[in-house]
Amino acid sequence: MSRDYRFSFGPWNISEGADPFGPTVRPTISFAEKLGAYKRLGFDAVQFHDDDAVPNVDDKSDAQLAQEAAAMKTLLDGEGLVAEFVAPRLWEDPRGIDGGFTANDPATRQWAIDRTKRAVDIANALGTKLMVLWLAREGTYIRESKNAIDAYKYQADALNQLLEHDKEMEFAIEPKPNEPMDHAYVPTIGHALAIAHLTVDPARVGGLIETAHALLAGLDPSDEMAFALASGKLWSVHLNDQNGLKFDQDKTFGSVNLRCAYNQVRILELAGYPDTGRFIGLDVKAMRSQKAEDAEKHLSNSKAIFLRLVEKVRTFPKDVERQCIEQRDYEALELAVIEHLLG
Ligand code: GLO
Ligand code: MG
Repeated sequence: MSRDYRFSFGPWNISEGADPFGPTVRPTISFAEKLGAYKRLGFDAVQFHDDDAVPNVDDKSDAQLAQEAAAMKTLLDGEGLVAEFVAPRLWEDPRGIDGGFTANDPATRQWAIDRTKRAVDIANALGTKLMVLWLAREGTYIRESKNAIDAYKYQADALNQLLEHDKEMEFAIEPKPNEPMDHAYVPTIGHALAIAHLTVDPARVGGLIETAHALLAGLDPSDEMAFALASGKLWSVHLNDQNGLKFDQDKTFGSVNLRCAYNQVRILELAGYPDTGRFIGLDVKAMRSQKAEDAEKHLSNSKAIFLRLVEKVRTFPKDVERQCIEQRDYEALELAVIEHLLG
C-alpha cells in the first residue's frame, strides 16, 4: 500500500481577486488567517515566497531575517504544518524589471543572486531543503534586448553560486513559456534539466511541473512530469488547469480537461510519487466572481478531484489495458478510459 499523498499550496492561492482590468473584489486575508485554512482544508505544507516568510526581505539585516524566519517556523510548528519550499520573488522588485539572473546590468544580476542566497537562508530557517525558481522575468519582450547565449550562461552561473552557498539545498526550476515575458528562456522541463547539466552539481537541480505552464507550451503535462520523473527530478508539482492558449488561468485541477488531469495522476501513480515524500502542490486561483465566503473552494475542490482521480487510476481494469495494448486496439483502450472516467 503506497503512502498517502500530501498536499500543499501557497498563501498567494487565497487572493483578493484583482486582475489586470479591475481591482480587488474580496477583503484581504491575513497570513495568520490563511495559515488556519491549511489544516481545515486538509493540507500539510506551505509553499513560501521568501517575502511571505520575511516581508521586505531586502530591507532586513541578517539578524532580523534570521529572527523573523525563526518566528515563522514557530508559527508553522504551532499549526502542525511544514514548509515545502521557498521561492525568491525577484519579479516584483523594481530591480528585477528586466530579469534578475539574466539582466544586462551586472549589479542587477548580483542582486538577484544575493537575494536568492537570502531566500536559501530563509528556507533553512523554515526547515526545508527545497528552493523553487520560477524564472518569471528571465526572458525578453524583444529578442534584440539581450544576448540569449549569455543569458543561459548567466543562469547556470547563478545556480552555481547558489549550489556553492548551500551544499545541501536542492533547486527545482518551474518552467513556463511566457507571461509575464513574451518569451521565457526556460519554457520546458527539458530546458531546465539541460541547464542542470551546465552546473557544478546537476544532481541538485531539478524541476517543478505546473499543468498550465506545460499546456501554454503546447505540451502534455503528464509527459513533462514523466521526463523529470525518469531522472528522479520531479520535486514538486503545481496542479491546476487551463482553457486553451491564453493567459495563465490557474483553474481548479481537472475542471477543464478531466482526461488530461487523469493522465497527470496516472503518471504520478506509476512513479510511486507519494513514496518520494514530495508534495502535491495546487497552484490554483479562485475565479474573480467568487464571493469571499466561498473563495477557498478552488483548493478543496482541486484536492477532492485529485483524490477521485487517484481512485480512478487505481481501479482501471489492468487486464483490459493489457489486452488492448497486446492487440494494439487503442480505440478500445480509449473507450475503456472514457467509460471508466464517466463511471
Ligand atoms: C506563475 C507561477 C507562480 C509560481 C510561484 C512560486 O505563473 O506559477 O505562481 O508558481 O510564484 O514561485
Ligand atoms: Mg506555479
